[in-house]
Amino acid sequence: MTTNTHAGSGTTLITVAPTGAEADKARHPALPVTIDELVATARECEAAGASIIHVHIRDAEARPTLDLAQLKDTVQAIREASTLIVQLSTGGAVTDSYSDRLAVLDAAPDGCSLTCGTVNFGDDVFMNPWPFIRELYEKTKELHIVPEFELFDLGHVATLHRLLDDLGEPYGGHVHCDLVMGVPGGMAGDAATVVKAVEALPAGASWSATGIGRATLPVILAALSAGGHLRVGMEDTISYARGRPVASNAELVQRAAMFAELAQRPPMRPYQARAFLGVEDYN
Ligand code: KMH
Ligand code: ZN
Repeated sequence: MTTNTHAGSGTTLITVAPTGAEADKARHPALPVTIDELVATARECEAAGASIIHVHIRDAEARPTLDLAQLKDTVQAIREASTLIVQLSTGGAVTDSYSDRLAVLDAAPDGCSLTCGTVNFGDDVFMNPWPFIRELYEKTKELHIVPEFELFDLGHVATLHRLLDDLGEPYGGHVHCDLVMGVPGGMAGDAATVVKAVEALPAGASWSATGIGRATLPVILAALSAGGHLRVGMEDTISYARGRPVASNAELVQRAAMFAELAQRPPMRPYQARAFLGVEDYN
């Protein structure tokens, strides 16, 4: 593997994805959906060991939205409350338009997610056709936003290579990927698939992994053993253990940090993560 040599491999970058677009607030009251709830979550998760917050927002009825003014307010509020890297989702919900997803970047986050292909997503389809991927990537470069390449399937890795070959390196100069594993319709969330995906990544890339639902723990353990970083949060699982709902995003970050400590790769702090990923300090 060529991906474990980048600086930062002695520590673990932990991303929290606290909300997502799919979980239902009424069924999961611990899901942060208001700006105040997101700010409190950011504070708690930074204290627990996170360096990046992957943000989706919800409207007054807790439905997913990409309202630009609310995105801007959210970025500002999290920055005032924490030193976390603020990464906005450009995936949104499966119902969001490409134009609204492109406009997310106008909220001027530190970073954004950039999914490298279409994938079946449970009963839905998460659409990411090539022209949209290109346009989104070009816009990250224009606006100086550091993309994180979301890979739900092995074919997405091939598209990442194509993107980098065609348009060059990302803003920030470093390629960082997130393997999203165990989505019904995407790649499996197990150790063998982690190894296959990581072997296919571009030379010098760093990567984190997240396992959806019951893939959470196998993927954490496989990622740490293979030199990767971690993403956890209620976007990805609403069960802490079988029959035990997640009480807070912070407890998922605490558990990830504990595993990272046991692996003798303690959590990377946000200022270290900025240097690692090439994210500008907004102060
Ligand atoms: N909600 C999913 C359809 C991202 O944030 O970039 C897409 C998603 C990926 O969550
Ligand atoms: Zn997301």
